[in-house]
Amino acid sequence: MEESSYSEFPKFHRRRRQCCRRGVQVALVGLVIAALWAGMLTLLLLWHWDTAQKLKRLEEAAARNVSQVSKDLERHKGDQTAEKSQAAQMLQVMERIQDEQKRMQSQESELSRNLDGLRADLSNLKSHSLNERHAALDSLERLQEEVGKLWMELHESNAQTPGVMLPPTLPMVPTAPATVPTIAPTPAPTTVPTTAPTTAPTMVSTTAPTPAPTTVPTTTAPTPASTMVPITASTTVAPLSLSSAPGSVCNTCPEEWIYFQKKCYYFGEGAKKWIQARYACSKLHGRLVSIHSKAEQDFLTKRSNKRGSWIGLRDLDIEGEFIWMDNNPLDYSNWQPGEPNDAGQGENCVMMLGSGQWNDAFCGSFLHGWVCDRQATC
Ligand code: MMA
Ligand code: CA
Ligand code: CA
Repeated sequence: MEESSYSEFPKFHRRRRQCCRRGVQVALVGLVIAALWAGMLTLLLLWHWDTAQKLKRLEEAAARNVSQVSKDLERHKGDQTAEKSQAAQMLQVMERIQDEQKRMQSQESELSRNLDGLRADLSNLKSHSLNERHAALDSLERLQEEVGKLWMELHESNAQTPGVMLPPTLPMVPTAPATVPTIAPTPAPTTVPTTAPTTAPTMVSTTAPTPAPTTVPTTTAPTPASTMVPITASTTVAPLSLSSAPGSVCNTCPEEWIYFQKKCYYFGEGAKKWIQARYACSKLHGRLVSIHSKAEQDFLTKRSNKRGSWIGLRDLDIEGEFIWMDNNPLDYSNWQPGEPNDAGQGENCVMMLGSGQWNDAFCGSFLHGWVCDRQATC
């Protein structure tokens, strides 16, 4: 027994040692597993914590973004409302502008209507004043003609009544304005010279004195120029006999006058209206030329101004009734074809063209040439 017990002891120890070893092993394994689990758990925890941190940061960022976005949204909304109010304001302004435009358009149409009316009034006024001006010019010319006639008559009667002195100048009605059309191409004076010569020639008649006519002669024979001789020195009339044709009887002309068939002719130069030319001739003791034959016309054509000259023919009293300055009948005519035509504003004074042919022209035109005549003296 004992022996068996002793023999049993190592077995038991062995068994116990084996059992212990296994227990240690299991415990170790358990420890290892536990450590592994613990490590895994730690890792899991760490991962979780990291994720949680990340999530937190994300949340914060998201919250920040959300607040930013909401702020932006609010700003945007504010902008939108501002824009809306601006748009409303602009709409109002546009409406006001449109209203203004409509008002202006209506005003414009009213203005243009008024302007049309004014234009029509102006053109009426213009044509009216033009008509009046022409009428006034016509009557002025007639008046001047009448005054000229009266003056000439007075002068002639004065010549027959010694002792009565008359002003040597023809009283002139104020001339037409400078805007009257001119035929002469160069500018011409608009007023008639009214200054008297320093020594006024007094005329005496060489024939028996006759009573002065009381009416303006229109058809009666004129007082011949040959019956009048200046007795005082004149600044405008030269001494006679310088242009005489030798051997003939009544062939004496003043200086600068040209003799032809019993008459003397003066070819005046310088821009003048018809009435001024008429007055210039009368100052030279002549008259604007009267033409009674082809021979006389040919003589004048050769010597007269090529730009045209006033002659002593006019229809100032009755339209179409032409009268010579010497009051003799129209026994010869040399009208340019188509003339007289009383063209434009009316033409009542006759000019000789460069060709010598006649044209009735506006009496207020300025011509550079004018021809006077007077009887040659014996
Ligand atoms: C001018 C003028 C008139 C003349 C015509 C001829 C336009 O008027 O000189 O007197 O009759 O010309 O065409
Ligand atoms: Ca006429
Ligand atoms: Ca004419």
